[in-house]
Amino acid sequence: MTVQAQSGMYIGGAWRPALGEETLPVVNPADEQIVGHVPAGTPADVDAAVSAAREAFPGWAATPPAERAALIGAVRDGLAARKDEIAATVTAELGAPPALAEAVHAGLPIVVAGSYAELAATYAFEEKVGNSTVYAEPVGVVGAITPWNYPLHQIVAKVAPALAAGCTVVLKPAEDTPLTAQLFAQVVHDAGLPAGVFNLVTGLGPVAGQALAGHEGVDLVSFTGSTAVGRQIGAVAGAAVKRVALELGGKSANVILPGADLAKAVNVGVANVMANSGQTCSAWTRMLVHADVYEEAVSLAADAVAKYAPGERVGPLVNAKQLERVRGYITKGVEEGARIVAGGAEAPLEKGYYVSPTVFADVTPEMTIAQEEIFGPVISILRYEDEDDALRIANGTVYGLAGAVWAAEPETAAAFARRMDTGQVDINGGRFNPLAPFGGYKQSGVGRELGAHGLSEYLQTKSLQF
Ligand code: TXE
Repeated sequence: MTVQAQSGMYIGGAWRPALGEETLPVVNPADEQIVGHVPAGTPADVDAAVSAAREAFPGWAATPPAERAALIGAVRDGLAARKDEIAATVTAELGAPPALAEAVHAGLPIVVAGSYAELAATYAFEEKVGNSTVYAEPVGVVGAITPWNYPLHQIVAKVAPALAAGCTVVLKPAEDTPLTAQLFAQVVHDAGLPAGVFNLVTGLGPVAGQALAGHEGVDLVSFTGSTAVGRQIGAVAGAAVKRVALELGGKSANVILPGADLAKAVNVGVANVMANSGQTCSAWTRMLVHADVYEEAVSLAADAVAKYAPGERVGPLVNAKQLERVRGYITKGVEEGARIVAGGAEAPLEKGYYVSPTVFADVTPEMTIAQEEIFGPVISILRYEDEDDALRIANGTVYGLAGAVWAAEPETAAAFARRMDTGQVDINGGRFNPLAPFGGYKQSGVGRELGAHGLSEYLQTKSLQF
C-alpha cells in the first residue's frame, strides 16, 4: 500500500515547502517496500517552526481552558473519524498487524485525546493556599521528540496535555514513522486550532531532533526514546536550565508469587511481551517464577508463544537495525548460557524484519538479556527462591518503568509492588487506566505522562500573596 505523504512541513497553520532538498524514504518493515517519502528537516525548518510556536504562544496561553478543551475535543473527534486511515498508515510504516493497529495504535490516542479534552476543562489552574492564590501557567514552547514504537500514541501523549496546559508545540516524530505524524497534523489543522499552536518538522534525529532539543526558543523538551539519546538531551537541557521530560527504556519484571494462578500469569505475561513485537518500553520482559513451579512455567510459556505466528499475530520489527540488534541479544543469551525453549535468532520468514517469538529459560540476573532492553519478542524467565530474592531480582536493573505482580490475593501482590522501584505495576492482570500516571523510576526517565500528572508537566506555578 502507498500512503498519501505530504511534501512539506506543517508550520504556522499551513503545509509549507521544506527549506532543504533532501527527502527520507519510509519503508514498510513487513515487506521492505517503500511506502512514501517525507522531507528531511534542516535546522532552518526547525527555526521556522519554533518562531511560529513562539508567536502563537501568548494567544493560546490566554485562551480560556474551556475553549482549549473544545479544540482538543475536536482533535479527538478527528482522530475517531479517521481511525481506519490512521490504522492503515501505522500498518504501512510500522508493519503492525491490522487488528493491533486498529485497537491500540489508532484506538488508544482517541481515548487519551478525549481524557485531555476533559482535563483541560476541569483542571484547577488556580487555587487558594492560605493567603495565596497559586496559578498554574503554561511553560511555553514545547519541543516534542517521539519514537516509532507507538507512533500516534507517543505524539498524543505529549501534544494533548501540552495543548491543554496552554503550551504551543513543535513535533519532531521518528524518521521511521513520519506518515502517521503528518496525518495527525492534518487532523489538528481540520480541527481548527489557531495557526502556530501545533507545528510539525519531519527529519533525522541527529539533525532536526538535535536542533529542536537545543533550540533557545524552546522552553521544555519532552523526549521518548533510547536512554542514550535521552541522556544527551537531558544534558543539553540541563546546561540551558530548561525543563525536560524523558521517557526512556525499561526491563520490567512480571513477578509471579507462590499461590498465583500460574497459567493466567504466564499467558498474560507472554501476551504482554508479544504485543507490538516486543517494541514496548513497559513490556514485562523478565518473568520471575518460584523455583517450585519453574519448569511448569517454562513449558506454559513455550506453549503460549507457539500461538504467536510471525506475520500473523506478531508483526516485524521496525527496521533492519532493530532486527540486527534483537538477533544480537538472542545470540548473546545463548553464549552466556541461557536455554532457548522457543524461537531463536534465525529469520522465520524470507521477507520483512521478523524475529521468532523467543523464550529463554535458566536466565540469571546478571546476564545481558536480563539487564538490557532488547525491544523484540523475547522473554527471559528467571528463578527465585523466596520473596526477598524475587524483590532483589526485580529491582536489580538500572531501569524502573513498569511491572506486574500476581498472587492469590491482590493485597499480597500490592504489598510486594509497593517495594518495587518502578513507576507502574499491574496487580493480578490490572486494567489499563488512561488517567494513571506513566513514567519511570531510576534510568527509565524523568517526569510522567497521562492524566493530571501528565498535564502538570507542562505547567509552572506562580503564587500571589495577599
Ligand atoms: O531510538 P532513538 P532508536 C529504545 C529501544 C530501542 C532503542 C533504539 O531499546 O531498541 O531505544 O531505538 C530522535 N537528538 N527505545 O534508535 O534514536 C529520533 O529521531 C534529538 C525505547 O529508534 O532514541 C526519534 O525521533 N533527537 C523507546 C527519537 O529520538 C534524536 C522507544 C527516538 O529515537 C537524536 C524507542 C538526537 N541526537 C526506542 N537522535 C521507548 N521509551 O518507548 C535520535 N533522535
